[in-house]
Amino acid sequence: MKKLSVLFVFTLLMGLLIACGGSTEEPAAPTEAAAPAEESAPAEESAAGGSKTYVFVPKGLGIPYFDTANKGAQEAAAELGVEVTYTGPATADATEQIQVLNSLIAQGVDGLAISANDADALIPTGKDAMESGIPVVSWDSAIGEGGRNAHMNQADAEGIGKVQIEMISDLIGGEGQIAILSATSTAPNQNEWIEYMQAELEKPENAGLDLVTVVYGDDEDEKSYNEAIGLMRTYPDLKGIISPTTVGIAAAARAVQDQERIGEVFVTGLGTPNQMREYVKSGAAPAFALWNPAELGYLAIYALDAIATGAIEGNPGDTFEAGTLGSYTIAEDGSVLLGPPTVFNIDNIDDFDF
Ligand code: RAM
Repeated sequence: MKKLSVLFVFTLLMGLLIACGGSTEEPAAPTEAAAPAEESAPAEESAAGGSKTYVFVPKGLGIPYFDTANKGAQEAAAELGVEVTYTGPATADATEQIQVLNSLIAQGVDGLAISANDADALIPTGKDAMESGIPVVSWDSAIGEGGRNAHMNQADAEGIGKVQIEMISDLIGGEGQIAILSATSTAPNQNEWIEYMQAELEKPENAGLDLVTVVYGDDEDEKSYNEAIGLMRTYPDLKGIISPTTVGIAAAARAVQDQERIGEVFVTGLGTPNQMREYVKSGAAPAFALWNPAELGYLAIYALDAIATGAIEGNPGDTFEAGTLGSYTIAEDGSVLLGPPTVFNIDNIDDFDF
């Protein structure tokens, strides 16, 4: 009896959440964000062969990079005949992301594809999901081992670190002070790339580059902009800013432009062509790199579906088909590599639209 009434209250609560409705476009508060159930098929229906509902979760809503990744995820959904809901925390915050995920697990969705705000903090959440029969893949920013079935890696982390040091070295003529403007201090992907950048700086060919500091803009435009201005004030001789985040690099380039330091301070890192076009042309950020986020989202949904439908178990060595991208094999460390990054500059920037 008691069990029944608990169930009733839970159902009522979920009903209320659903009625509130979660916009998939506006940054949502945690409770709102946890309401993609309006599009979710109940778990039993899926088990009986009905259409599956997966949830594609970015680090934070309202970031163009993730919106583009979602476009790829939706394309995969259309091809596979499944439903993919896009929801996540309003800001790139691990605690908020965990709240959103807990609600999705309680709703019994059919699979989660997550870009993690913290590798370790999300492990117990990922475990809970998997123990409830919900497969988990991380993409873009990995959940630590044990908290996901597999991770979709956008490009080799060492290569991402290396290309950013190469670009800044080329831009400032191999000599001078540089700083890194990152996303959040807990971001698994940025932290790994920064480690590789630091290793790269130890090499004799980079002896002229002096990394003065690493600061964090939390993948928020205004905070990143202010941090970039702070860097230029604190280090008047600063020659370069590397920002391995699409939010930070655009904000830093704008700051250099606004401070009229074009030609004195060069920005590079990881950005999206549509956000960076203006700064490539102005000279504030003449070169930057990235992979195609839409392809990453597309790959994540194909991998999740392969696991959710039992086509593969998600173990190292398993091979699955990812639509137009072809077939992929899960590596020994549980990751799947999308491919090499592209460097964008004045010669090719107008060939891309994302
Ligand atoms: C931001 C996010 C994302 C990262 C890109 C490069 O959009 O931090 O996780 O992969 O930058």
